[in-house]
Amino acid sequence: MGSHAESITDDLIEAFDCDGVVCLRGVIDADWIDSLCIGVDKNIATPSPRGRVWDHDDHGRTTLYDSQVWLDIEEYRAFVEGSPMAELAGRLMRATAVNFFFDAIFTRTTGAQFRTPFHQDEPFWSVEGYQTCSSWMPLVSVEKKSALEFVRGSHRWNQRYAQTNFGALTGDDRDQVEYTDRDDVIPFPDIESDRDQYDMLSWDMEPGDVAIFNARMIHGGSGNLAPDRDLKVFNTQWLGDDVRIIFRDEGMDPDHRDVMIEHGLAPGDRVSGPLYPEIWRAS
Ligand SMILES: O=C(O)CCC(=O)C(=O)O
Repeated sequence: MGSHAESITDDLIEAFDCDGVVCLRGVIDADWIDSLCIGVDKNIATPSPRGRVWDHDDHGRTTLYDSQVWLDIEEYRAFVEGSPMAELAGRLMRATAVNFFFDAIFTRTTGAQFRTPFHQDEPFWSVEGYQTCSSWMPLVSVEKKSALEFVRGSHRWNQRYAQTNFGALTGDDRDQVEYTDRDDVIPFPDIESDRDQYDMLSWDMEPGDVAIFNARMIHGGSGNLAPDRDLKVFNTQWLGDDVRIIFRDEGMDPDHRDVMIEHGLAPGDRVSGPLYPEIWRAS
């Protein structure tokens, strides 16, 4: 694996820190995209036990989410271990070392309109820290109106919000988590009805482009597809130096608590071991 230091300029590092997201153009070669398309087709044909249909509309159009399948799908594993993504993430986060956290797919069939509710990722994760990132990587061309949207700078708002209950979205018994009234959170801002109040970022994207964002960023949308377009997104999540394990009372998705405990990991630990391997280290 050659170095990708040159793709990550100081300006990009600064933009990632200030805005919370950057869109990198053409950083993933076509061979990786072709291979991941094969992997995603396998994944759609046989979702993991974590696979969930987020939406199934009256026209039969679906939105599928699945996660942490990299150990079962060889194309995913090859990408996690061998692609430039870990280094791109590490350099953007200014991390000295980067561990892989998990993979996810978001796939929509042709013309699907379903939009992902706005949310932040960190409150759903079993870790916390600033040096986190998620890479949203479409495997097909996507129009700006159908791409993931980000609220610029929201990773620094320093405010905890009540998050979307994705269990209510799937209606699946396995996801039902009791959300309690908490006094450390305020209601999530209604971004959709008040879009003009927010500085929104999204892009027309081609295969090979990646939007990399901090897990504290408010993001959502996507969907809203033209009648002849589908959308396949492969996503990987990466963790840097300051990230530590935390188990939350509600809504961890995917919930890593059991596998972390099985692997001898506990709250306060740095994420590590065979399920969360270190993939890149600054030389
Ligand atoms: O692609 C989508 O609809 C959702 C993506 C998302 O929420 C994420 O990457 O964290």
